[in-house]
Amino acid sequence: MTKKNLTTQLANVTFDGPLLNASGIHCQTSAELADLAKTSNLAGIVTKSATLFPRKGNENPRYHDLPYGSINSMGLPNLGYPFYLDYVQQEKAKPTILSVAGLSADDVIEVLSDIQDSKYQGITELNLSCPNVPGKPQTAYDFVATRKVLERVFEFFTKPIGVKLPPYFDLVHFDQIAAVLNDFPITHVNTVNSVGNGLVVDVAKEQVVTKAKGGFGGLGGAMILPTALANVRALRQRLNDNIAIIGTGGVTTGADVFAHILCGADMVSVGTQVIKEGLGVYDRLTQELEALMTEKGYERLADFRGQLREL
Ligand code: OXC
Repeated sequence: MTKKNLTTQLANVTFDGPLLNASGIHCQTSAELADLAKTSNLAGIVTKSATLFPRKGNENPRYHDLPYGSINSMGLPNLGYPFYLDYVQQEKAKPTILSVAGLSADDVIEVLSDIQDSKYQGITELNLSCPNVPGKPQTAYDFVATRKVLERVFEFFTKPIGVKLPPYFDLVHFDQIAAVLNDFPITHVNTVNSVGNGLVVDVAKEQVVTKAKGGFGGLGGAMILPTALANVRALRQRLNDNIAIIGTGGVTTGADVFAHILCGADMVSVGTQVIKEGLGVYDRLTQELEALMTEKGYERLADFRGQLREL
């Protein structure tokens, strides 16, 4: 099989291929990040969403594997943004995406101000969609709050920055979030974060499977693929052409990567399946994607990106 041209451009950065880790997946500690730097066919490294201060996250159990995916209620455990800002400035093996999250708009502004003042020239991603911080809403479900925070960000932030979105389920909501995002010079959207506030029931024990928030948590993995594809597609149809899309959610095969790109994704990130299978997943997905492209006669991702046909 001939090697394909899988090169992908996002903002000012060229990636060797389309695959990324989903934020939160094997990217919290120095050791984990070093593993990602060595992982073949992982084109770039996304950090754990970093907050103003280090966080321990929610109580265990906070991740539960399911035959059809996963549920998590991690609660943004991370080492605090200075650690990740330092890391991305030192990482030379691959491009990085520095994911940041705030417990308030003021937190976000403080963290982004330091990134703006730093030497980091790579991509930043503002996570507006973590479902697992007790008592905190998912900002991007509030279109007014999202606009307000972006207005504050773009008063001073001039580096490449995108946003991580929660899944939307109503076509009107796609219109509304796109109308907000199209008013700002964001580089990309990353869609979707986990499907928030699912509830998994262990019938034998008659109880929930994760501790925080009474068991409500974010769903990921195979079960959310159609939701993720719908979000990639619906946003591609509505966002300005210069806003790229990272498709996240439900990828277990090369065909799923292909489907994300067919719906309009520029890059594709993998979460739950990395936990199930290990970092070798990126080799398998790439081989499967290339085999499918060969079968279909495609040489590069641009040959089919966004080309999904309607009936
Ligand atoms: N989405 C996030 O944004 N963060 C993590 N989990 C998730 O599903 C977390 O830390 O809870």
